[in-house]
Amino acid sequence: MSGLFITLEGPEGAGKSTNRDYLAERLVSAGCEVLLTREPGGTPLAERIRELLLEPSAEPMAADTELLLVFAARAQHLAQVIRPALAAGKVVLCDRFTDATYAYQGGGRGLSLERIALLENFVQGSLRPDLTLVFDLPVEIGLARAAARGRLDRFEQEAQGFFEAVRQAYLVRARQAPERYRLLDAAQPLPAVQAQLDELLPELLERARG
Ligand code: Z5A
Repeated sequence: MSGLFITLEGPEGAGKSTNRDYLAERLVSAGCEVLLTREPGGTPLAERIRELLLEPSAEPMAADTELLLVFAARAQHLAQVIRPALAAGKVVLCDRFTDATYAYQGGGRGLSLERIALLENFVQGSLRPDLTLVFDLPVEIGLARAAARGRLDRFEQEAQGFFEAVRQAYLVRARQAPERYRLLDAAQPLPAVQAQLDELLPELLERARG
């Protein structure tokens, strides 16, 4: 694969989508061909699985069902969108990927990390993001931003402890592999977060052209 695979991660309300668009603009201005996508979703079929995952429902979803749906959507997304874009040499900017599975299904739901790793290898083979930007912020700030948007999805209805575990899971992963992760302080006002992205830009461009 010749493209560059960048994922954006973080707890609720971290500003991933806002900053993904900002970063895309900067990369396109610098001459990169960029594909913007997200998980769960990214293809019509995977977006239908996303609806199943996010829609609150009377029947509780078993944690294993949630895990398998996340990876089913990912398999479709990889086959239809991510692998072809990377093969075409594009920079893929993906709002959440498998780090979110380790954080939400592993940290939040308490599923075994070994089981997640098994599915990761099964669905992705050796493919991993080249770089992962973790937008970190205190849970209460992120939840306040998410609440200000209105109706809460199935995940957003979880208790604060769930999101604390999600945040910690991201931080642990970022510390374990500093060569792949870049930690951003997402609690700052948007211009200050974007200034952190501007600082990363030369490295991203070098890798995209590399
Ligand atoms: N999930 C999972 O469980 N397992 C998996 O493997 C995957 C996902 C891939 C949907 O994800 C859910 O799927 C997610 C985890 C689960 N949990 N939930 N809910 P999603 O990424 O589509 O949805 P989200 O995580 O809820 O998005 P978000 O966190 O709410 O949004 P965001 O993309 O991080 O932020 P945003 O939309 O750019 O900004 C949120 C608001 O804050 C918005 O009004 C902005 O204008 C504002 N904002 C952004 N930055 C700032 C700053 N710096 N200051 C002030 N206000 C700001």
